[in-house]
Amino acid sequence: MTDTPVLVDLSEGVLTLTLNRPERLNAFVPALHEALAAAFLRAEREAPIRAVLVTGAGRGFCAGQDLQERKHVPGEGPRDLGAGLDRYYNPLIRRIRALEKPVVAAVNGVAAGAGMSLALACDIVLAARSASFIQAFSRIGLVPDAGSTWFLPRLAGSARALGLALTGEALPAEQAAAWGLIWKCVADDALMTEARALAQRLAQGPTKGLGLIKRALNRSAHNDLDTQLDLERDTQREAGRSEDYREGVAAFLEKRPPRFRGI
Ligand code: T3D
Repeated sequence: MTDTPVLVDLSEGVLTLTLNRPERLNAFVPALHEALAAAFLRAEREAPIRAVLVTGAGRGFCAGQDLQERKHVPGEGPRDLGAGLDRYYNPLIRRIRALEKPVVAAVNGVAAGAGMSLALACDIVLAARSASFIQAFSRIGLVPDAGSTWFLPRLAGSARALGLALTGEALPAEQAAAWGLIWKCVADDALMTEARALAQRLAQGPTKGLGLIKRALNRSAHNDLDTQLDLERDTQREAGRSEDYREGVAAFLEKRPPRFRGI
């Protein structure tokens, strides 16, 4: 088993995080959680990081919780699974959603259980045609977690959310795209090229404005129209003060491509 549960690479403003436990389809263990938490904290703090790309090593994206770590030990009572959610999964999902920089997922293979939740928490999801999404929780008597009960009905509607969650059936990437669960399904051999190009394009964008778009769309899930209109006013005020806005308008008027600096 690898000593580096997440491979981290920073290039051209994109922090690429490759879940790296291919023998177990990149299932979550504490070391992987800790490495991901550290990487997202870095993305929050370091201005040169202007987009994040998450993918998996080997043939899977992420198979959710590592079930080898959940073997029943005779004589021990039931494990408190809520504690693990509080400690690892929930902070991860909150961090991804709160990060005011774009997060792209390149789903290279199966995304199951909390691995599917992880993908759905990202801002833009590209998946390889051979990938699939599985709400594996019900197969082992659990409830969808790491945000799946929130993301699924919002993205796919309640009928499809219930169907996926109750049956645990695999949803092929093409169907996931057709249902609006993800942004795009692409040919297997094009996935990483397309995902990197997209992440790099976002990293060269007006980072402040992109972060504010993310904030506004996240909040719209809870707001009524009046509250959202006020929020748009506030976020627009903030975007209007950015140097990138000034540059965007100047570039348009001068008929040249903008040179955004993320400030
Ligand atoms: O516990 C808590 O803290 C609460 C939080 C829970 C969050 C969750 O994510 S619960 C859901 C956990 N995940 C699952 O139940 C999925 C289990 N995996 C599968 O059902 C299948 O592996 C897949 C459908 C994802 C893929 O199937 P397939 O046939 O393509 O691959 P495979 O042969 O099953 O897996 C390949 C290897 O990865 C295999 O190891 P081996 O036999 O070659 O040594 C398999 O055991 C291992 N693996 C896959 N998923 C996991 C795993 N090992 C540990 N944990 C896994 N989740």
